[in-house]
Amino acid sequence: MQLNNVTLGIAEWRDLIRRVEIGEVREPLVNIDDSDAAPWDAIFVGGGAAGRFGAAYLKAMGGRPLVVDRWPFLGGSCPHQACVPHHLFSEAARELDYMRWNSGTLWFPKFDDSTASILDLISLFRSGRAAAHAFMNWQTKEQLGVEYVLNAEATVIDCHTVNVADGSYTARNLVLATGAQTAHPRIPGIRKRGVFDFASLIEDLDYEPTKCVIVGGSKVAMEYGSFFQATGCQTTILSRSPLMRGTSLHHVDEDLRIFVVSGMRARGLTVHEDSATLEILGDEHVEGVRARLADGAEIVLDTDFVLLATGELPATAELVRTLGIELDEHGFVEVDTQMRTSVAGVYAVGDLIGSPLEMFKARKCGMTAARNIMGEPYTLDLSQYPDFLHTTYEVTWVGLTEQEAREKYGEIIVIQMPPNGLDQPIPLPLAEGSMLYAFTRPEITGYQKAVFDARSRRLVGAHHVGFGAKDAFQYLDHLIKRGITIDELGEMNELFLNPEHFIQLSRLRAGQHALHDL
Ligand code: FAD
Ligand code: KPC
Repeated sequence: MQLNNVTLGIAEWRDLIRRVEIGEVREPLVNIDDSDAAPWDAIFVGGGAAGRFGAAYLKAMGGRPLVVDRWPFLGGSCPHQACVPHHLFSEAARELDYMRWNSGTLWFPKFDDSTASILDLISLFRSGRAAAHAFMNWQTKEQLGVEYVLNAEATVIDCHTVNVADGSYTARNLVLATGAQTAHPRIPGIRKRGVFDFASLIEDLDYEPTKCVIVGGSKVAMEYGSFFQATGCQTTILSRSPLMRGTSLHHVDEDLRIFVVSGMRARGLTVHEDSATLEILGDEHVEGVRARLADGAEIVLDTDFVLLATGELPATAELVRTLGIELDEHGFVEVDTQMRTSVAGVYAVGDLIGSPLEMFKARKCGMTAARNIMGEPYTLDLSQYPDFLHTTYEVTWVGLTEQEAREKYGEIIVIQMPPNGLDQPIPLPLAEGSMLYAFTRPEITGYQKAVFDARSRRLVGAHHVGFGAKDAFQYLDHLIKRGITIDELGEMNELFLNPEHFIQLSRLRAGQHALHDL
């Protein structure tokens, strides 16, 4: 279906995507300007965050990109199965947490978690996600002027050539942007009905789970586990390592970790760290999970619902076979800081190249590939970036942990809320986003810590559990890189009562010649 000469509005895109999804339209959706004889500068294989942003950047620089995606929409897994549903579920978890802790007080009715349904939220997401899909297609075509072929599998033939449906396209460069999927561990029984990963959960769940076991300790485990538990679905996490201390997350401060994980337990989640999942039990449908705990004891957990949250891996076999590209030791495509693979003219971006599997990285490495292809040498620096996850809180961190800072700088100072040494919990931090907790349950209002190098007075790390501080951390990351000091922080203008109290707390200490903790 050639769409280049027509302008589809959002409603029309939604309808077309729906028709593809119900099998009414099977052909590729082609947005290519046939009258343009210019060669393709790059074919982006995959139009998720990495491919779409790379193509948009390359187009903005005056180049000609082509994006190919097997789905009938651009944007990839984020709006379809990953970030967007995750944020919907995490917002629901937060709302439910409010309802539970405040049950029967103020204007809150007695909380009845039988009205909270995992299936309802998934259905809500499923019925609404096409709006974001439609917008991605519309924006990419009408505003960004990027050409694409959707609803078409791409087959890489060589380092210049990609076959798409019954056509073949040749470009100066290829940018591989095919993403990653849940790595399914080898556990007996894993194929039983009732075992899901983040993608099949969205596509296939058709019953209301009554109990849940999550295999793995990734962000997805913590985020989805917190949501399931908040709906009243008793949830157990089986993690091989302590939560937030595995290899995929770095710079997690131990105090923050303890606040987060004990907060999950306080909400009824069972977390078995250092455990092993041995077998998924049941006939056709999952009925239980057998596991070995840290102390060696074996247990059987009754459940009708298992979520695999064991991290992700890319599908690379075809790429290795046709192109001979090299992989790293984890199985991701190896690239240099310019996103160049081991094969000349072939770049790789996004989840395909490994950690961190985050949107900022996907989009920025798309941009990096585009700039290098267009002759503007650019390297991507991933040595420091802000990070976050949700439980029923928003948890954010950037820079060094207290321990890392101590090891690196020797003398450090820490300012934190609540401070050490209080003889009882008081509502600190008294912060925007957690005022109701502060006055009803002060011990769960939140936690925050900033770490400074005592000698240079520079901020070297910031850590936050609460609500609403995520935005600030994007800018704190930049300010830390620019070397912001406690004195400069103290001169900033807080919008009191703000979520993070780093500005006001810095001002309380900045007058000291020799800094002290607070
Ligand atoms: P994808 O978005 O997966 O895109 C790959 C594209 O390639 C897909 O559209 C696919 O259809 C296409 N494709 C694959 N093979 C072919 C082929 N042969 N031919 C044609 N097309 C093909 N990150 C955040 O920053 N914030 C979050 O809140 C967040 N939440 C998340 C929640 C979950 C549950 C998960 C799993 C991840 C989350 N992430 C989050 C990570 C984020 O979703 C990814 O890092 C990001 O989507 C990766 O983008 P990508 O373009 O590399 O891959
Ligand atoms: C609507 C939205 O921003 C969520 S989906 C983002 C996909 S993309 O812009 O391609 O990174």
